[in-house]
Amino acid sequence: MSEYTQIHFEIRDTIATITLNRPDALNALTFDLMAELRRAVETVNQDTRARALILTGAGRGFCSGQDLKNRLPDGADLVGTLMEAYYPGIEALRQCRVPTLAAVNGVAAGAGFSLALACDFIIAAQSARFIQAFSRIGLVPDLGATYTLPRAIGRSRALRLMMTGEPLSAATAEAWGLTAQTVEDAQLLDAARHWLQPLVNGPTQALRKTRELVNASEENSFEAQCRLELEFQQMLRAQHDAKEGGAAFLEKRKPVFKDA
Ligand code: T3D
Repeated sequence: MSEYTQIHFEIRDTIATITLNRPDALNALTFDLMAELRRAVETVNQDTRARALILTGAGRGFCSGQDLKNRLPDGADLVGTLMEAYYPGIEALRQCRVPTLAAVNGVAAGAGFSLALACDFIIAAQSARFIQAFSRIGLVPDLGATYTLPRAIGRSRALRLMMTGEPLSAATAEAWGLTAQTVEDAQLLDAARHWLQPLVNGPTQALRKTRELVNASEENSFEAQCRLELEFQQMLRAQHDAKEGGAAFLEKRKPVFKDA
């Protein structure tokens, strides 16, 4: 029997897939789901067969955000509880050992939109909609959306989505640079796997360090950033993949990267 009840998790042909699996509630978030999501990402970090991760949803939605039928009661310690129960899942995605891609198969609303934003890339089905649903119910965006969304599409567009709660279509999301690609609904997972192929065959450690550098650049001075780049460069040059990459160039062949 599967150890997961709220998600489906598999690793197939070097790509791990986490499928949020509460389709009757459009995959709304619960404590159990977030715990399973975190556990699955930790498994990806440990299982070196996986060289990329897809996050998607079962049924007609990607994720509708917090399950509004199962919320903490008024007066509960929302900050302490959700920082302990939800934040680690989001942070695990942001720090994942391998490149991550949200394959958004339908509506991504509220904290469900935040989940997609925690991934490195988003590919959308034509029917996908992105909704900053929080203001519709009198709340502010959370699970990092106020950090990630303005950085992804700019302050003005982010504020517009957040304050109006208007849905963003897949076509506009692509035009705004939020998503890498829009594909026919039935092709979504195949397209996601195809899109990831260059990264699956890429130098996993260098890719992870590249993401770390881009994240660090949000806070660093230019000098601190240059130093960090060189520290990572020094570390990577001692690894197999950088030696292989340099040798392959000189030998005029394709590199075979294998570091995890
Ligand atoms: O207070 C705190 O806990 C703080 C945490 C905040 C984090 C947040 O994420 S706040 C934002 C929460 N999410 C929302 O406000 C979105 C609520 N959902 C919707 O607005 C709509 O469902 C959608 C726009 C996402 C989709 O609309 P539509 O017409 O395609 O589907 P639907 O008919 O509304 O929903 C289908 C079913 O899913 C329905 O169940 P039923 O009636 O068939 O039994 C609906 O109740 C259920 N569902 C949808 N979203 C949620 C949900 N059930 C629980 N929680 C949901 N978030």
